[in-house]
Amino acid sequence: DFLINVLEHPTFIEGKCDTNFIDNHPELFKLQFRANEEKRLLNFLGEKIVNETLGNKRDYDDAVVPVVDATQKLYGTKQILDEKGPQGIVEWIKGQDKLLLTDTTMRDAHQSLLATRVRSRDMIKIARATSVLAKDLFSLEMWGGATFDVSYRYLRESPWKRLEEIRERIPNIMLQMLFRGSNAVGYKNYPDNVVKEFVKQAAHSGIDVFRIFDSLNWLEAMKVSIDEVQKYNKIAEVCMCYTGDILDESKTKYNLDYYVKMAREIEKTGAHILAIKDMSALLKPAAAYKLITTLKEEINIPIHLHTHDTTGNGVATVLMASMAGVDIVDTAFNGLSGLTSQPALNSIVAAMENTPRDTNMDLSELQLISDYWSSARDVYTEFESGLKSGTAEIYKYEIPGGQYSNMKAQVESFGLGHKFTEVKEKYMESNGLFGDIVKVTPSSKSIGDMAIFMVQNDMDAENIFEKGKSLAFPDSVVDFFKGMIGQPEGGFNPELQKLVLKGEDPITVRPGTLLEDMDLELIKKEYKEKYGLEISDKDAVSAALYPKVFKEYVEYFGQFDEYMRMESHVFFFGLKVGETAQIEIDTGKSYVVKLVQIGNVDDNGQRCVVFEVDGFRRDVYIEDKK
Ligand code: 3PY
Ligand code: ZN
Repeated sequence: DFLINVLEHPTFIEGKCDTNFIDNHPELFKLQFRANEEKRLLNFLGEKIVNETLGNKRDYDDAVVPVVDATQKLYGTKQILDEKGPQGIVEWIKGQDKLLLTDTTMRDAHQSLLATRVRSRDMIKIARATSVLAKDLFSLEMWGGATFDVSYRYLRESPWKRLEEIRERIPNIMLQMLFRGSNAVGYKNYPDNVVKEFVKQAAHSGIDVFRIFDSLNWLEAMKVSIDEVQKYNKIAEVCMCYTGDILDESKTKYNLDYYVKMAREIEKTGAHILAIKDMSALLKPAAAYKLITTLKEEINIPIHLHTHDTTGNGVATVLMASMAGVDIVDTAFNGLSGLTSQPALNSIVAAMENTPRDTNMDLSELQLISDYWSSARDVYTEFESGLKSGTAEIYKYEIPGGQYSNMKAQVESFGLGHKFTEVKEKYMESNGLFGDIVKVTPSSKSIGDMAIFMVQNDMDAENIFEKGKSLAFPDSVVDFFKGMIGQPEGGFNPELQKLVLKGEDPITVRPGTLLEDMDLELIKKEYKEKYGLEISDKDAVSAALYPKVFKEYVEYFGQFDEYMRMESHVFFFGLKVGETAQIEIDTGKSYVVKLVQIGNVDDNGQRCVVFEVDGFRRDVYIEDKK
């Protein structure tokens, strides 16, 4: 196409073509770019069609986006933060009688229910309506946790763009993220300079509330992040992860005293808000009442409760916490709530009506957002975990919501599907062997990997010390015992540590103090040299956090735009024969693509896929790999 464009150009035809010709006509390059872009798009679709769907797909209804007045100026928590700073928000929270709500639909809810697969497109579509109809939310958790890994690896989209686009459409509600402290948004400790640069870039791109946790409740590991968040005048919400059962007096490690002590220490760090992070839904309703009543007497900063509904008791826990005076609770729009996700937002708003803690939010308006999500969820059916009801066995196994919904698939991938119950039992046994630790990403991964390892090798708490002598333990288990995840409450089990490390010395300091800074400028230079790309400071942070995943993402798209704006049913399932879709590549840039037919496999093992693009026939040949 490029050659034809050049040959047909009037200057060229007139023979006036000198060496400046190309420089003077950059549009010809744009045309070439567009031709390549089109080819890549057809290859992307062709690949799906030939190797995944063969042009079969069911119909998906468009999720209805409520029409709102997008011109009205909205005043919400974001304005309070910008005008009065974090301390202004703290004072504002303290002045509220109502129960304040965070919505987690765009982060934890889909992380826990749909393996983090909800695409930016589906969030961006409902963002403006959310800013209007849910304007009284305290915050929207829409980033963090597994967002980075999954966005790049499976959705092939940039989490930074997601944040920026949502920020633009929701100027009035604070945006919140989950931050794994020294592990940032990854699974291991990173050098301090990477953690700091991440916080800086996230703050600049629109995150207002940083919920910081450590997977072993090790405060030392969170301090760098806490200090950094404060530098940018953002809210440092510091977590204590809840485990065990404070109602059970036979359990002495994680009892009420433990949490009170930790809350006091968190307050001393200068945290603006205390978060109780109940990732496994272990906080029973009566325990929530007891814990929050006590904490309200012991500390002065506001309290934000995060729980899940895995056990079926999530709403009850929230209501009891509310009665005990909790300031803010996490919920998810009903369409994406319940089970391993958060308790239902709309239901809680209804429950609080005409009580002293009435949220004053409009249920019929909130319903429209929930309906959108119920409908948008349809495309993601294949990522549902299959869990159909709440399960009280979680109180025994202590498995976090996100891990629980993933674990069955993980166990099946090891060919151990028939031993799922045994794996859960070993999860509990591993926890005992590790000395009863807090289990949340990444410490939960060490326990999960250990559980599978024990099932594979027929191990139990007794024979492990004999059998384990000649076996290499999973990497995540070795990392844990080396101290690379941090120091657990009560220290390591010395006997098991020796067995796992096989003579290697563990560290006893924060890993970040030993890790050398990463040179982010060098990373940028490498991308420039290797791919001819000027990557941004934000992308350099992504490359530092996920070197392999980010590299693959860049290699996938090169200089082309990603498919963030493509409808999700097209992104996941391509087109069915006869279907026409308008495919948006970038703002204001789109193709009308029709799938005309799919040929049989030819002698080269390929199929010819016939499309129509903006009315012109285009054939692409795709290898049939099946
Ligand atoms: C995460 O770290 O992704 C979590 O959701 C932990 O609960
Ligand atoms: Zn959670």
